Amino acid sequence: YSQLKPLNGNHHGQDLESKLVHDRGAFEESFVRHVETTLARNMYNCDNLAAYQAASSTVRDALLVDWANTQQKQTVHNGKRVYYLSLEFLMGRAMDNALINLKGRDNAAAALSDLGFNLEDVLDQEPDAALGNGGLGRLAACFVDSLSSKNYSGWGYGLNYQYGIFKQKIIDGYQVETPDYWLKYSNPWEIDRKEIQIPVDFYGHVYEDYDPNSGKPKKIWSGGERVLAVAADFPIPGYNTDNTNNLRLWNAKPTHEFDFTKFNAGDYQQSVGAQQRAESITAVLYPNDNFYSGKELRLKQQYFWVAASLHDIVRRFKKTNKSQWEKFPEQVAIQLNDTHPTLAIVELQRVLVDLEGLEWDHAWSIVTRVFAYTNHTVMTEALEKWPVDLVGRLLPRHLEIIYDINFFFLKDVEHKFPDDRDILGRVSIIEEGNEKSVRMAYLAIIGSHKVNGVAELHSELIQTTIFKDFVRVFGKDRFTNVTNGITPRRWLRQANPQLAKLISEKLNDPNYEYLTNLGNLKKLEKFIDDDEFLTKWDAIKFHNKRRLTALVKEETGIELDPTVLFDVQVKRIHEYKRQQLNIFAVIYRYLRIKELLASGVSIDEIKLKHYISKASIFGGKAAPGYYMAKTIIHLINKVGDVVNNDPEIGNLLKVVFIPDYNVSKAEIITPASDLSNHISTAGTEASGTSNMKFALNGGLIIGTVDGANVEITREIGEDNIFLFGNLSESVEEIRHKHIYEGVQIPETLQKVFDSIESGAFGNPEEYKVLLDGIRYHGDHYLVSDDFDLFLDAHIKLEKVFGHHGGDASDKDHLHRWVKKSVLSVANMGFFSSDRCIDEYAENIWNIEPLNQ
Ligand code: OAK
Repeated sequence: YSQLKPLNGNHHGQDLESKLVHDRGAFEESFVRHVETTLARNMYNCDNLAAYQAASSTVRDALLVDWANTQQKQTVHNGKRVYYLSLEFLMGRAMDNALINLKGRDNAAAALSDLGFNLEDVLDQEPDAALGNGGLGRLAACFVDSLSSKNYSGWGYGLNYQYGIFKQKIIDGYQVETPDYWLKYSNPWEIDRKEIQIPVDFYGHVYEDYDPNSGKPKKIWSGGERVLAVAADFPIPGYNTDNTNNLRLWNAKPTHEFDFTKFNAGDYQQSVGAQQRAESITAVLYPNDNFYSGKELRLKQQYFWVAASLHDIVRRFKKTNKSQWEKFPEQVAIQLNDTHPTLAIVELQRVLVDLEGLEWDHAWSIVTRVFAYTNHTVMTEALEKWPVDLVGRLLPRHLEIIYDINFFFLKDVEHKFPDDRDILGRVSIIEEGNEKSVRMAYLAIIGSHKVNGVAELHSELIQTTIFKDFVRVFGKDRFTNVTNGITPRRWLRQANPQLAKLISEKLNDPNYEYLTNLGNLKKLEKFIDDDEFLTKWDAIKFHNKRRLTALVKEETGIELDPTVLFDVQVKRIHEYKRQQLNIFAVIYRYLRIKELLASGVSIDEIKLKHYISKASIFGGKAAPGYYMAKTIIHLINKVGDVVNNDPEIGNLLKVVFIPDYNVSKAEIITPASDLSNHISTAGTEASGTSNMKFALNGGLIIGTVDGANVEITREIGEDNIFLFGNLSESVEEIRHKHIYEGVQIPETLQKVFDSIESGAFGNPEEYKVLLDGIRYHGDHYLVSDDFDLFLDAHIKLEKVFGHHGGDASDKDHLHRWVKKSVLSVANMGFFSSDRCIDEYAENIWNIEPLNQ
């Protein structure tokens, strides 16, 4: 490696990269070559799908040059790298993003047009890479984009699921799941590294032996089943930089070894079958969000991924550093995206002690300097607790090590708190009880040097509730906050090209430098009294609403009027996110409108004096086994059927459920919202990130004082957001009251319940669980307490929106609503994921960007 020199100037590769991306003729030539040689077709037999494959292969060729140079540069530099371990990367489509980051979009559009194609149609052919559930997976995708864009050496490690999150169909108002076989056609963004194969063992037993070198006893784990981890690499281009990091996702494959005893026993069939089962490890993503389901295959996925990734990291370290283990924490930082990769802590300890022969304490001091853990939820049902029996069977040596870690930890705790016997049981990694289990979050805290939450309120909450004993044990310094962020490349430039362009003009920034300096948005405030600017701003929103209107028509057949208020709630369906609160309020509105009509008030008068016209737009998936969430989806769809087909209502109210919400649909929906809902029960949503996406696209927020809403309010000003609801500090007391004094259903909500029970939205039996949960089972999510407050917030915000007719001369709307929209965007700079990555780099990873 000392012979490797950094590459300077325009060597052949860089030339090629630059040409493919910036030279129209070169793009076209490469496109045709890929049609003919990669796809084995000719230009007369090239449809949009083939055009996508040829175009993406061309872009990929360009990316690979940067990618190889980046890897070489990072190797020569030999600095510290960060590894982001995430079981989910919700990437969405790659091609548009690559073109934007490489600054080659206009050239590609022109070249494709020469060849008779339309870039938008071609981009539309790409299937989403949907290897994630929701917030946690999308955050990982934003983070790898920022790592590259800010010139860090940072790799992502995950699993290459054959099936991502399921596709959601809505049939008779019910969610139906169908498989997402996203690799139907070959994936041009995936570079198979068939030569990188790492054996991973499961099951088996542990025995003691003597180390001939040291003469000391030593533990040997003899695995009972072996699977190969085979690497697939995905280049991650940075914006406005050559830095192109790697996302390595593992495939599970059978080993080539064959069980000849079984074969000889005539059990050929079974022997081959067992081999084939290896691939099931990476077959499918578990479709739960914020929920722990405890399946053996899931634990297998976790260890498979963690073992392969660590092996790879250690191999890379040893190549340059041999066995100078003291250097390991200076070379390697590993971030655990929630507790899913916590076994990595145990695995590294095993590698250092069992395989490398380090003393326990020495190894442990290395381990804890390497790892840091991010918590993404306080919901108890999401906290992983693997049964001790299962861990012991699947990973016998790891269970021993977990017990040893716990033993030494509890010894320290006992020493620190000699008079507090109870604390030992509370902080023990092992939960005693009917079924003993391993508390993964505790293991993650004990094995890390930093633990962070994802928004200020959330980071405060974890320190005062679920992890409070650990603050006593380790001190406050182990805990910190890194408020989430989003990448403005995808969530502004890509999703909202017109707004991104207007901003670049106003900031006098033709090269869109503000996309990596998002604080520059602040300069938009200068134009707050410029009516011409406000009018343009509003016209862009209107354009985006028309784009969404077309999507809604295509997906549901429902025709929306783009001049009405678009009131959006798109996210995973969960009781704590309270889509039920939203749909109940929609029902209430409908009932009131019907009453007014029945009492002789005309539609026009209602619009003028009572309710503005609006479309309530929902989207999101329910975990397949989550009955309550599926019931909520069904109710939304049934309400839509009734309201949308009521001839009296017209455009005054529409209710839409967009099926199969995913990243590429979010790119259409987000820029088109006037108002979006972030209305979780206070204290339950760790951060939320779609709130940031909407605000960055000029949509206003109706929200509770929860997650990152708090900091968004601080940044954009409380006049520019509609907050409501009980605060997190009251929630426990209210829940307690519900249980001991019963739940008070306000009159307004009672009216809604009565109509549901009268059968207005289909068989009331279907909604019994939903209503009873609120009335009789403690209303855990405070729907009854926040309902009237939600209605009030609506009255207030609708006055501000006014009776806007999409008419540019509507000055009231412009001066009230659109100004708030501009002020929101101008103050969203803080929520760039670039800022998050800088904070992690400085406060947790101790790494610096590599100058280009
Ligand atoms: C998923 C599985 C287990 C635990 C948490 C999650 C998850 O997606 N949490 C979400 O993470 C996002 C990113 O930090 C946050 O913005 C969401 O509030 C949180 O629910």
